[in-house]
Amino acid sequence: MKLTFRYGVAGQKWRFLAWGNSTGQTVRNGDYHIVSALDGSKGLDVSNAVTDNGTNIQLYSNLSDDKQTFRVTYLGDGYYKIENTYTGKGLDMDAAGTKKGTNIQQWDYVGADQQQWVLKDAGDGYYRIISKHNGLCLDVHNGSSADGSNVQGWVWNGGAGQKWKFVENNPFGCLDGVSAAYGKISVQGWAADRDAPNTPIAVHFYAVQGNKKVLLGGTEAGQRRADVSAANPGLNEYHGFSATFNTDLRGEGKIEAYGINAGSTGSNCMLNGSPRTVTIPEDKTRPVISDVEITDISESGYTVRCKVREEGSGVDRVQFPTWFGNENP
Ligand SMILES: [Ca+2]
Ligand SMILES: [Ca+2]
Repeated sequence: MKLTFRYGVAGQKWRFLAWGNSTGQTVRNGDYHIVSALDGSKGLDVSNAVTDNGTNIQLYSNLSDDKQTFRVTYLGDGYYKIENTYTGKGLDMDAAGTKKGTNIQQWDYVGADQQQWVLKDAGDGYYRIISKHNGLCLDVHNGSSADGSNVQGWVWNGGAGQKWKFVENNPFGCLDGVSAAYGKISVQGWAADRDAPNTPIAVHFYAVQGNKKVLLGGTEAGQRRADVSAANPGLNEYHGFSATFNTDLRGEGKIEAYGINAGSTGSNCMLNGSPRTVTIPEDKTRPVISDVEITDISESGYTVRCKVREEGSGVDRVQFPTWFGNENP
């Protein structure tokens, strides 16, 4: 029943024309939370993550669970399929309906028009999700942001209940700053992953000089950054990082920061603000030796004491050559 086409209704076909060709590909293929303009912490959800055909698609608190991610795949001619990454099923217009209020549910993707969508730019990073089958837009019933509000097809009205943001499931964040002292590189910034919004993720750092790239080390992004959670609804406040790594590198180099993927969707990726150029001081001063004192003189040798210091780089170690015989100085 579900996949029966109702093209027989005279006078309806005109609605289906040319939704796609004018827009082309507007969103990169990938795994996304599809977040509502009604509330940045809510988005498309498969009711109770049930895997059956016909399970309802609704609005729910989102960004906290990788069962709420959708794989967006461009099919050509301006059309996409949109499949839940957990259930594997696609967004679908119930029974190929054509009326306002036709329910949106999930169903095995079989390539039918009621399972294909145009993603049309609606400004401010939001998109309209328009059915190839009937031109209706994905719409939250009555524009209510309450958990469990139904998602249905409706004629475009420009409301926030019909605007959706595709929020990627890759790690994201920013390398805010890099500084260096002799033998040390310090980094600070923040990073998070929508699949694990309340968990610190790992961040790895590399230094690049010419064609040489070395791992500096890694840290966890778990320090308090209230500004990050304020700017990114759904994340808790603990996604900052600051760390210092020892390095043998000297001179100018670029520091790359990579967020390490959390959850089952997405992949490691470089943070904003990265790479950053930094100059690691070179050691151009000589150490100063003072207060030399020779004691314990005997047939077999003597003891040398001295002070050695150097401004800036400090002194790594003091070595005395081993002396034999009278000819040595
Ligand atoms: Ca629905
Ligand atoms: Ca992820």
